[in-house]
Amino acid sequence: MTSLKGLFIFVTATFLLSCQNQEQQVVEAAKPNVIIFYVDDLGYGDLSCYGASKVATPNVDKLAENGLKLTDAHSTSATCTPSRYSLLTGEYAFRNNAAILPGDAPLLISPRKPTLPKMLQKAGYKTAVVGKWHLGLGDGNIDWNGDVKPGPLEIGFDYSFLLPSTGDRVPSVYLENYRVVGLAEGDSLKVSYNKKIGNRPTGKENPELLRYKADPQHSNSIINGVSRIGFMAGGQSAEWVDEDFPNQFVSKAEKFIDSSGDAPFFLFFSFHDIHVPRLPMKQFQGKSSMGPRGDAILQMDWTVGQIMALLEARGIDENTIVIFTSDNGPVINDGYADEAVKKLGEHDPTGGFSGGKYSALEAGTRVPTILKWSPKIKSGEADLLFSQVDIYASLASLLNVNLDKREAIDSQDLSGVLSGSDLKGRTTMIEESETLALRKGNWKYIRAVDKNIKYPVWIEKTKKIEDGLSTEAQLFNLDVDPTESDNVAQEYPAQVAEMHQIIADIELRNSRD
Ligand code: NG6
Ligand code: CA
Repeated sequence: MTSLKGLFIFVTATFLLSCQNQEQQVVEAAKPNVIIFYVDDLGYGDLSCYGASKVATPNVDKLAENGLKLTDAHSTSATCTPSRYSLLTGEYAFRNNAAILPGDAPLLISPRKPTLPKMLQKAGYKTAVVGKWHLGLGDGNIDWNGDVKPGPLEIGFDYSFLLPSTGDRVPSVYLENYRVVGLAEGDSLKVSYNKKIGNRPTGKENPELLRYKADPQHSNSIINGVSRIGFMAGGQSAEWVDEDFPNQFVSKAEKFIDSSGDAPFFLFFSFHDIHVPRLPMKQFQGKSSMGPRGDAILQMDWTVGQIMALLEARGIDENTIVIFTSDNGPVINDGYADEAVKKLGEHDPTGGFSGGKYSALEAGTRVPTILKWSPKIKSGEADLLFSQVDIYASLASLLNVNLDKREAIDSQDLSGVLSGSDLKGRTTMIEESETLALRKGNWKYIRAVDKNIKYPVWIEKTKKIEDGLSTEAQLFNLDVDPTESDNVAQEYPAQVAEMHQIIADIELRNSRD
């Protein structure tokens, strides 16, 4: 009896093991490449496939035609650094007080923290980030003339080619892995965010040298005819030319894709477009009706086309998951007099939602989002609720990687959406700005801000960020009020209390379950 039972267990176990192995082999053989196209400051209404009629984006539209276009997908935050933090860690950024960083800030993500690229490395992927970083570098005292680390390589990327911070912040040089590209011996590069260093002209002192007038915050060191935030001394040999960004990024991405050999790859393609300063290359200058902001949209679209053509030429476009999205909502004037406001015309970058970059209202985080994994994902459109923080757990689930209890704690497994097999989204989701807001279905609650909160001077001056902020609780029913114009908090106190409590519970959560 015992031996029969033993035989049964043995046979069953062997059978199960062989099934598991087969399944694993299938997954192994078919491991898809992953590309995240992360556009900067692209609004919900900035693409022709999302309704724009004053600008045409045929390459992105083609992704949408062959993929799933999400109409209620969000960056976690209305600004860049926090959204990137969430994308790469699977955590809401408020857990680390993530906010827009200066260009000399230390690395925001601890090398000890689990990350999306580390998870993919574990699954056998080669990983790279190309483009804007803005998550800090080094450990507090960077020597730009030596090895700049820790950085992307310490948090899971095998290769990096970066704009270290943003296009409008110094240092205005590329960083490839640990090194500033092209920095000549003896051309010592230093960066300061509190006082002028070196003898490079500034926008404040030499406005006659500028191609664009800039606000006071953007009136420090002049590089390539444009004044930036922060001061840079030396480093002339390594200065970037903004108009070269797209070609630089595409060629580095190509090199990386080809170097990944037989391994699946993960490419975090992080655009500078359409952030300020908007300085597209010659072939796009004046090509839209909207000045440099519209031209930058055309350039972004072209760049997507270049990368997709690379994949097609290598026959790998079909087994590549392409995620196209933006780090926050749109902004028209973000510091430079580049005609974006004057030439906007009838174009509506928010696609009809209220607010924009920096704002607690929907246009702050509701961004164009397209998922393409041909032939798995059926083409179409879905209004399910999706957050970029979910990409981590969804990819892990697709690749059979088990996540630790403390890993990517805010990331929900929406692998059904990524693979097109189950189009079910979230039930609740945080939207971060200067306050926290919560979506629960089509209810939107914006937590009141503290009366005594002291905003940075530039915010008070421009008032941009105050869109959507109030010292009173706000509740909107997006079903009937998609523009968040009618605060119904007084009429639904129980709904307000419940959503307030959900945010409080999320704030306290410290594990995946
Ligand atoms: C703000 C800058 C803005 C932009 C933003 C970061 C001022 C007045 N404004 O502080 O121009 O650089 O930071 O944008 O300095 S983000 O997309 O990277 O979050
Ligand atoms: Ca941004």
